[in-house]
Amino acid sequence: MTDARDPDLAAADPEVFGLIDDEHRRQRESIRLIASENYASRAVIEASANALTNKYAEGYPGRRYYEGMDFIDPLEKLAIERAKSLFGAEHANVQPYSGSPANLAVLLATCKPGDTIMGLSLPAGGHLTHGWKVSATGIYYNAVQYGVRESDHRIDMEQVEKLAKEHRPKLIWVGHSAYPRHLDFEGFAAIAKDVGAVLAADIAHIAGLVAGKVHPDPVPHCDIVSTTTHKTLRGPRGGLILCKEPHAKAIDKAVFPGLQGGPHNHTTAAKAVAFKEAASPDFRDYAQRVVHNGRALGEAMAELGFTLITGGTDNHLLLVDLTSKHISGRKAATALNRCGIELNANSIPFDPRKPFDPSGIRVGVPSVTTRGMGPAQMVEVARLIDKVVVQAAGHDGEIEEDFASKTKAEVREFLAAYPAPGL
Ligand code: DSN
Repeated sequence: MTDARDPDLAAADPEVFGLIDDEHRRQRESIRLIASENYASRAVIEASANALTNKYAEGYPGRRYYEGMDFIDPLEKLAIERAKSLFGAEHANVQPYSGSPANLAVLLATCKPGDTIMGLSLPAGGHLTHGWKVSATGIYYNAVQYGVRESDHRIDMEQVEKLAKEHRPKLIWVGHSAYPRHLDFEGFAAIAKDVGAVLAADIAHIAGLVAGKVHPDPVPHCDIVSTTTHKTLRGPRGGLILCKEPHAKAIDKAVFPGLQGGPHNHTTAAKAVAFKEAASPDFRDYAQRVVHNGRALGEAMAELGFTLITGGTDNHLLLVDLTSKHISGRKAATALNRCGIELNANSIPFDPRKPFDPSGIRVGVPSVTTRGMGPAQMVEVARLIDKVVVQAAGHDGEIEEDFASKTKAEVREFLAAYPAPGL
């Protein structure tokens, strides 16, 4: 019999311990290229795994519905102050459980059901929660979607302006899940002002690049900024909403009691740690290296005959059309995963294929950059991707076990010089 203080999970629950251990090993031994993932530091992981999980704390510091807030209030205040200072924001709410609830809270704070909202469509690189039809945000709101230009696959600001003038949305989202270029926050702000819309940026993917000052800053131009904390920002899984003072009350009310119950205090602690880390010169250097690696990987893949959507990247991700490689995104991603190279199949703009087996892959560099890789290693990553894709294309996606295990060993050997922090 173990009690809750038993530090030895291996003894208390070998089954769960075994699965966690296997996942740790998988993360150590894979080239992780999923653009929305990273390696959180040991400090972030420790801050999120402790008895703060035991405490209920509905409300906000100084205004709670439960007693026992001696340490929870200062902790949440610290996280709020660090978030405000990191992003130069007037107000921060650190309670959102993750990005999707954060975005729903933004809508709850600013719109009524049935109001018109606008966002980048999912197939063009947007996010489900920006009004896509199967999401609550597309069901409860009248969502108008803008896209990218057919000629260069960049966001079409003329279309955004035209649609905004025609539909007079209450709120416009600017943000993405799979778009490799900078966002024109200033341009969106001019359009939103013109039609009287609230402008909300979702910087989930690029928060670390914004914090590291290597991506244009949304905070001066947008009324509200939402983000997750676990992607390029390298924190725990969670969400954050920043806003200008006039929206502060409505945002807080929407997060609690509008949408959520008690905040996850252990995650709040880990967010505070991540915000401190992200304010350091080391993190700024990391953000810069992410951008350099994105560019280097793009150049190396282009050399090997891959087609890059928009011709390259300004940020941490590449969207790659595999049509010229004669394989679908799904088959390539599955074959790569069998070889220890992890990424996701992704629709490309105007994709003739279905979303579950699309024409492209999305390739992100936040995790490999955290492991200490630089542009020279991106050339090797590109070579390994190409080797697997060519092999898989030649066998209709079905690579042989011998090829997979030899390539996996090659990947492990390559990764040995780049330890995975936190693991
Ligand atoms: N699932 C995330 C991504 O991979 O981009 C977005 O929520």
